[in-house]
Amino acid sequence: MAFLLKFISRGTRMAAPFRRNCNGLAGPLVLSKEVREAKAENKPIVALESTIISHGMPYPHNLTTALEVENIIRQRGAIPATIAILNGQLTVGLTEDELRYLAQAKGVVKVSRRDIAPVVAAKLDGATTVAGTIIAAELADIPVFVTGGIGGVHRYGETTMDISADLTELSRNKTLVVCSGVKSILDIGRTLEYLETQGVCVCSFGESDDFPAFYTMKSGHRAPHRVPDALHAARLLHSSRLLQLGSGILVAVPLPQEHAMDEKIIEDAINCALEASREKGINGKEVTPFVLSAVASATHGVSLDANIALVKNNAKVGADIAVEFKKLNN
Ligand code: PSU
Ligand code: MN
Repeated sequence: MAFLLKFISRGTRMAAPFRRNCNGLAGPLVLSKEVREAKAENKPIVALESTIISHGMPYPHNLTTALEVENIIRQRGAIPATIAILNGQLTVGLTEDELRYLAQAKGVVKVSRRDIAPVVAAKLDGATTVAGTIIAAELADIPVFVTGGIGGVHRYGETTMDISADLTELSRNKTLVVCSGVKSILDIGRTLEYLETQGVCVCSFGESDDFPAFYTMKSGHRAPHRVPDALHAARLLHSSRLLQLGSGILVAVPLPQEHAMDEKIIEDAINCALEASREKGINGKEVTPFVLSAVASATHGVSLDANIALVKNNAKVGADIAVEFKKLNN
């Protein structure tokens, strides 16, 4: 596979608005200098999404979190690769300037699978969702990807058909995604059913068999599998690749207990946010960002603190898995 891909090397660090686009060059991706060096030195790499930066958290929390998450990954012995489309160029590994730009830029498109080619063709800026990031991680041969929460089957999805493309992408690529489960803005039971149908291996991480619900440690739904630690997660990834299953793994890490939210408070905030989104006629790709920001204001920022804490914790877990996986493959 790797020989089919020609990566475009990017030597200098330019701010995104001034970057020249790469018309006429062969590869689908640009790798940052840090990621290129990590590949050359056979270091573990962890992919990170960018919709969480542009649409998932307000400025400046989005920027400080993105920078801290990257540093946590470096401290654990892996190299971070935040993925986005900058001026039409699918980019793996953002410089600090590029992260600063993305955190404040207006008009950044939220990019899932269906949006990648139009955004590249029109030379726009795009922030990749879990689905979009999985596609780039696969192209760049990065096996582990860390995020906060994935998309899923929305409540009443059985009639609205609003099911995130994250779920189908997890099934058609072999990336291991570390998250804190699925927010209860979604229908968690149906999300797990859908993942089962799509053949995605879902595991809880740590002591509990319960699938976490993002802001709370338990959803009341059992995860079909469990991995106790990073080494076991890495072994699972290794086996899945050996078997050439071609489908993904979802490792669901409960948020640290001290940041877990009161179930009633979060459920009330979510119900208000969902009602507001229905009243305003929000639909399609706008639903998730709208509900996330309405929940953050209804909880006076407590949900944002929980969100930041869980992403950082997931970064530790993901980096440890990437390090263990690299050892198994050396
Ligand atoms: N859930 C969160 N925070 C996020 C998202 C989901 O708690 O930022 C983002 C992710 O990028 C995810 C996307 O891939 O929303 C899912 O959007 P949709 O439901 O439109 O597929
Ligand atoms: Mn949707």
